[in-house]
Amino acid sequence: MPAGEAENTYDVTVSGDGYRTFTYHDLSLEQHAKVITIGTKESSFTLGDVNDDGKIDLKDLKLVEAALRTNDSDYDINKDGRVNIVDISIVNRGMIVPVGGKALVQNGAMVASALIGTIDADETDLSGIALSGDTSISDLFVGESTVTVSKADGQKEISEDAPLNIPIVFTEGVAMSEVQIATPAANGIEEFQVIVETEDNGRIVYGSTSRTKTAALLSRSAREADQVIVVNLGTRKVVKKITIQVTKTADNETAVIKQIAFVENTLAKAPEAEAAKPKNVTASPASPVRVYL
Ligand SMILES: [Ca+2]
Ligand SMILES: [Ca+2]
Repeated sequence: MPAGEAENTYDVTVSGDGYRTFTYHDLSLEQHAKVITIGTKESSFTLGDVNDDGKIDLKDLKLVEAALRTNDSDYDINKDGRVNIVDISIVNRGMIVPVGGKALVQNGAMVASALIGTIDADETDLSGIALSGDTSISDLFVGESTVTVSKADGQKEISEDAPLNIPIVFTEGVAMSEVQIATPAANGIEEFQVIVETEDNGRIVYGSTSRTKTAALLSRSAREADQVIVVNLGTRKVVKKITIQVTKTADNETAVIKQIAFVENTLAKAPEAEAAKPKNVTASPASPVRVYL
């Protein structure tokens, strides 16, 4: 979905064989990608609606009872190959749980336009770096064009003692728990530090170098020709400044960056820096369903 545009609200409907259809109304995608968690436990996505009329009631119970001891998959709600007491009990439970249980909606990655709007252009000192071609600092967050960053001064070489610093200052604190840097697998960033300065004047250094004191959880995931460096901040932090310090690249002169993303809440298998798209949805009777938008 085209996240980041004004008046960008959607109704999201999730339906499944045997589930009472769930709809979340007026979900806004203006500021962040969203993760919706629904499930049978929250009774937001409840099993037992075998006749698909949006209700779980005696009609469903009678249909399942009539199919007892068969293997009719329409009434085999837990899909174990048999219609039996377990399926009856699922309908019974669906009949007593309240309708309209709450879904949990969390912010995922900040959308590029909202992020660019929070960057303090006056306070972000980019005099130490040069960007390739017609690219600007905004392109680092949009992800449509690859940005090659190098030092602006006469000393071009990038090293641990003389890193390439990309500072980003925000006009107001930006909540995040993860920083993602997409960089090409070839000629990409090899070693780095990320210095996070929080609203309460904390300063924490994460990174891959031997001088990094704070342990960081780092992972690289292959996605086509890119790798995504994931810096897990440990907890959600309200950040006022972030400095990406590149200390080693393939040629030690340029750092190639496809996209930088700040993620507010990270859940298992959250989308990576790439623009968020709806992901496949799966469910089993007791598990929550997550929809990434
Ligand atoms: Ca029904
Ligand atoms: Ca069954």
